Amino acid sequence: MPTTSQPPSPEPLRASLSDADDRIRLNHWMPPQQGIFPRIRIGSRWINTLWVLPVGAAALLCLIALAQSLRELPSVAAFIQNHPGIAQSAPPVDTGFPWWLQLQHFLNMFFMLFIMRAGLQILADHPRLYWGRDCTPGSDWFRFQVPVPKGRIWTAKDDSVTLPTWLGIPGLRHTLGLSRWWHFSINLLWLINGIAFYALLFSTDQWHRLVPLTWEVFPATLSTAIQYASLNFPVDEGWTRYNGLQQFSYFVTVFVAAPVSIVTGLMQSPAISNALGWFGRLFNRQAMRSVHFISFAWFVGFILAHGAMVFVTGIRQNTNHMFGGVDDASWTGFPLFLLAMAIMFVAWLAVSPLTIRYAHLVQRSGAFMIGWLMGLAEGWDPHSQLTKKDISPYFWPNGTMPNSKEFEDFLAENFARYRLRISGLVEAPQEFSLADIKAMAKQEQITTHFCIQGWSGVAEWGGVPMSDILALVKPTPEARYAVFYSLADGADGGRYYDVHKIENMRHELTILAYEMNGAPVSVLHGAPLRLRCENELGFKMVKWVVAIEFVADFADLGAGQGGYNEDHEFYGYRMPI
Ligand SMILES: Nc1nc2c(c(=O)[nH]1)N[C@H]1C(S)=C(S)[C@@H](COP(=O)(O)O)O[C@H]1N2
Ligand SMILES: [Mo]
Repeated sequence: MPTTSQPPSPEPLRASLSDADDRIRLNHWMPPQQGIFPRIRIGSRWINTLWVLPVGAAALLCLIALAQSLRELPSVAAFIQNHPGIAQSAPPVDTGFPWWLQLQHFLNMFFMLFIMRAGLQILADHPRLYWGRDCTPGSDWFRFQVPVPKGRIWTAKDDSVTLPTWLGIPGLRHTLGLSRWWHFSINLLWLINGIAFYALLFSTDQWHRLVPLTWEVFPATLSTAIQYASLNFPVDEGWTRYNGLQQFSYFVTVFVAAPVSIVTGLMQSPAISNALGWFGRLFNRQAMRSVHFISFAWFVGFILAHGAMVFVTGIRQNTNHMFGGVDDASWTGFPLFLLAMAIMFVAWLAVSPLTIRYAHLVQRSGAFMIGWLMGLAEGWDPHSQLTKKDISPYFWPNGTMPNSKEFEDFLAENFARYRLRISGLVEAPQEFSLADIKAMAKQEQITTHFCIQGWSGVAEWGGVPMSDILALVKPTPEARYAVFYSLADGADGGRYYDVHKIENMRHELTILAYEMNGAPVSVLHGAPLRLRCENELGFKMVKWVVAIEFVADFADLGAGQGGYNEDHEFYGYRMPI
């Protein structure tokens, strides 16, 4: 029989997908929810970090008094005499502050504004930090949200909090889809600037400023710390050499905090963490999140201290150096410094309102700038599996639960009449009952779930490999994507769905799971079937799966972005990071 290339009729559930807006409309968005002032757990006590203000002020006063009385001691005076602050054997820099250094300093400051604010916004989507791999309530060491309520379903989305629009980007609750585009694309620019900075630093003599070349840096740091604390500042030779404390703090910022931020950021990704095997298991996502945050806190502290020192140690001279490139008594640098601050101020005010208004544009520009690079991580093998003892005692639920008559009826009959429909660009479209699925060879795996919001959890999943399903239905060569349709709607109406590249469906750990931790998957976690795809973030693992359609393109599905959260929350359809 001649084969006619009749296009298969599209999955009827397509009609139940919804269109989406290109901006955030407040009346459609998650209602705001205030968090609480950040708290840190010490033992079993939660301490409000606001105590930092009175305790810090008292400590500062004590430190000043201590440093001043220390300087009265002849031995300390002699020590400062011998170690005035700048390691005398350190070579001076001959080139002052060249234009490229000034430019990179400005760009770094400018980029950090976006990176840090967008990073906080991401954190506000799961406003808790942990050291362990699982996110069991009560095991957090830092939070700006109340304890997890007991006796009711409390999803990770319920847990997210609003930030002020001047602080987060864009500040509204659960907007990390947008803040992630800012965070990652500006990170790329910041990284390029940083690499160029390292290269120029070491190809000129400028690295002498930052890299201590003698052990003298330690007594010099101690000496300058005492001098600063006594409010009788050390002599300033910043044009040619930094003193011990400057060298120490700049070195840590440039050569420790920055690389640590990059590595701990990447290690939060499912594709990267799972591809790295034992390394990813040892440096688990929650520990990496915590270190990422501590590194952020260092940057905040550094910026506050550095900014204050610029003013109190001579604003005219300091801005002449870093914004004017001159070492004289003129006012060359100060107006340029003001201009830089004005640019920062305007950017600061504009970015949140513009992001809310042009959300889809932010999504598109972000995907253009960084989506392709993030997508590279999909090529790595996410093979990492854990053991039974790693299974999390608590696994956060997430998403919008099914609430249709159809689902209730299925559930009432224990899914006896449920059918999984597979259609689209396949040679053998088929329907499977749950019994059919369970009759196929079962695969079990213990893997980590990485939710985009920041939480993670380990569970043992049992189900059928998607590759076995593919072998039965035989996708045609034109089939490039698998669309998973859920029985449940998404938060803003319209059916939940998500699109996966077909390569990901062939991976041995991609399964349709009907068991979780040895029991049938609960309704909360996606009964009767939910997807596991270990190199993607959690939102792509559709729960309550009812149909899978193979397609060549997804532009005509829903709002065309490749999934419900892609359409409605401005995520990217490839999210291995
Ligand atoms: N149908 C449907 N599937 C969904 C969601 C949803 O809202 N609807 N949420 C996703 C998100 S954001 C995550 S993190 C996981 C959560 O799975 P869990 O509830 O088993 O933890 O399911 C994903 N699958
Ligand atoms: Mo998620």
